[in-house]
Amino acid sequence: MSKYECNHHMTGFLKELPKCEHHVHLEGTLGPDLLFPLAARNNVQLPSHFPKDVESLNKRYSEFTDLQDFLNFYYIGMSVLIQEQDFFDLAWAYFTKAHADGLHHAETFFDPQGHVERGVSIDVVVRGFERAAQQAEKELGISTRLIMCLLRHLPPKDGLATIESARPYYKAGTIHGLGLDSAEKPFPPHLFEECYKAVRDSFPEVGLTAHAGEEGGPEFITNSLDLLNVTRIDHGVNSFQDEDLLKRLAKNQTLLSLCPLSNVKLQVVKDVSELPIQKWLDFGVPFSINSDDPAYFGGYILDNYIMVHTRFGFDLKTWCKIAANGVNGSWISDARKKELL
Ligand code: ES4
Ligand code: ZN
Repeated sequence: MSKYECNHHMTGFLKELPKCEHHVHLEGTLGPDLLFPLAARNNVQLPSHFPKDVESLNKRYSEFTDLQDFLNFYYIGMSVLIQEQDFFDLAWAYFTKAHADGLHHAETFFDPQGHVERGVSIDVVVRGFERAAQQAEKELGISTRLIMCLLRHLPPKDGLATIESARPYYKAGTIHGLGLDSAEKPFPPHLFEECYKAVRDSFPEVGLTAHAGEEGGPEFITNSLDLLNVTRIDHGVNSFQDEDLLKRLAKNQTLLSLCPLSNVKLQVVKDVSELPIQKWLDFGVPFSINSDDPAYFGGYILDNYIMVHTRFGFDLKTWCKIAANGVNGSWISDARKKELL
């Protein structure tokens, strides 16, 4: 069989694998094709330096130099989201796309502070996303979890206020997790100890995760585990630099939510082949493969799986093990896990 046929065959196999996504920012599914119409619909004035059309914006998206360069565009992008319907439309478009990729379970991040600071209430945001998630469960058979992230470039006090405003949604089970994102290096995990403690104390069943080791060193991961009590690490790329940490992640079966295409676009690595995926497999560190901000990084979940296969060429058994690790690391009932495995 030629290499092309082999890859073609693998695409079908990877699509059929029971995939779970643990790392996708709903605001990161907002592409130029939706951004400009929403800006017009909501009368949002984009900054004068912002690219003026889909083509030039896509071109700029292909030139990100690092995380902060991307984030500057990401926060302008989300400024076009105003009405509950905008949040619904955005999330629904993501769920339908992910369903076409063969996704069965989606744990989705959102950044309420990026909306509240513009005068859009958390209720508008959560209602729109929740409605789309319910429709995805009903019409697409995708199980869903909504994870609220705190922006680490904002004061931890602001994070505490955000947690307060989200209390009804944690209580009702509408929001299932707490995460931490945005610029990593200048804002280490210890700043958010109190925020994580507040959620842990009131809602012990809520899942805790944090972005760590994307640009920060392995100590950002260790400190997220020690100080924030997270049970999952988003990215975690730089864990490879600390063998004791790798052993700890393996022992506790702490899931890393990898985002291969994101890591290339934000120049964390030059190529997906540089990711220490074999090392994680050798140490028994579980990981899932995810899209992060698919509209900005040029690929959804299946594109990420295909890129990993193109670079690593894993056998079917290894792929099944990777998928099973994703199911087992999901914040779902044992009954749902059984359905997926
Ligand atoms: C993000 Cl790739 C990444 N890293 C940190 N924060 C983020 N927010 C959205 N995408
Ligand atoms: Zn992310």
